[in-house]
Amino acid sequence: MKKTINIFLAISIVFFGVPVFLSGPAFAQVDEEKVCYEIYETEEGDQYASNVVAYEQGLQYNGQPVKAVRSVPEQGLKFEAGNNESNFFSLGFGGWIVVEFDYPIFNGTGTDLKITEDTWGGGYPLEKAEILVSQNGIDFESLGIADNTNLSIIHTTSEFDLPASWEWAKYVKILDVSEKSDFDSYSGRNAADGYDLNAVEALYSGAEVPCEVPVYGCTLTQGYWKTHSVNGPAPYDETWAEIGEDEDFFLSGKSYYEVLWAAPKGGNVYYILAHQYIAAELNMLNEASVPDDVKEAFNEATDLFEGNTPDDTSGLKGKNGSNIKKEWNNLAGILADYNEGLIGPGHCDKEDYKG
Ligand SMILES: [Ca+2]
Ligand SMILES: [Ca+2]
Ligand SMILES: [Ca+2]
Ligand SMILES: [Ca+2]
Repeated sequence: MKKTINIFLAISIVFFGVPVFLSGPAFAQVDEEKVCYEIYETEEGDQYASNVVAYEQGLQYNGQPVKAVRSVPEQGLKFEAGNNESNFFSLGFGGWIVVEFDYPIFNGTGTDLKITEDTWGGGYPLEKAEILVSQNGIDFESLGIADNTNLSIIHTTSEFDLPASWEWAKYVKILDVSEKSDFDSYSGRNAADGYDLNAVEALYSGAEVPCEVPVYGCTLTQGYWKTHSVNGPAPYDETWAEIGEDEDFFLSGKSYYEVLWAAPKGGNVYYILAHQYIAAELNMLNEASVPDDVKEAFNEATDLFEGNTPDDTSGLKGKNGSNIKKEWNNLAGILADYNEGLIGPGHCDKEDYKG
């Protein structure tokens, strides 16, 4: 996080000199706690699975091993066109293979994964395989069943969408689930050998890129906001009008202005948090950009103020009391870091600032 701020300062100095009340999304800041991806359609040549991790070939309908020319698992990685038995790997009934991608399959718009199978000509019984994906090669999630019905002369294709919550997948398992009984009345049944995998193809790939969040404005401390209301003594900051000094502050029985000036007697965490909360709210209204963790802390603090009065948090004792205090102080700390410019767009460089 510290590094992020340094980047911000360096950039702001180069482009803007002293950043005095910048307005509008002026530039972006890198959020190092997040991972972002750039997703693009795969290019010819690099879209196929690159490696066979494991496999177990099943048998033919008659219980004999699958023909040797159809038993090379690597033949199931890349697409090869034409009717050639060395273009595919026949899984055999109940057989399976796990393949790995050098570059993960990314979850783009619509389907992300295309499986090609070979079935020469129509009128052949149903061959099918369950398609599962994994990020770590251990935990797999099923995407559904591929089969040999979508035929284009020699090759059949089935396409799948990655689970909505997945950014990417690195491993694909293809498990034959063809039913022997579907072949009982087929004349060439003895040599039937299940799903014939030609290729496992990613439709999207991607790369990690820095997560950039727009940064604009600047923040001021609670000390500044205390003294720049309509009540003075420092010059009036009109941002106050967007809340109103006399507006009720939640269940406190006091106005925003009164709460901001109320001393946290006995270290009452209600006021410690409220001071940072009000300053943060004014900074946001003053159009300072807000990092996600600050937004989150602000929303959690809102919940606390909606459910508590200052009396609820005064004189907290014991282990339970100290846990509650820790929670309030922790949120106050995040909002203070924001107000003081340690996180977020940085502190305003304002000449009459007295906080
Ligand atoms: Ca998708
Ligand atoms: Ca086939
Ligand atoms: Ca077959
Ligand atoms: Ca192939």
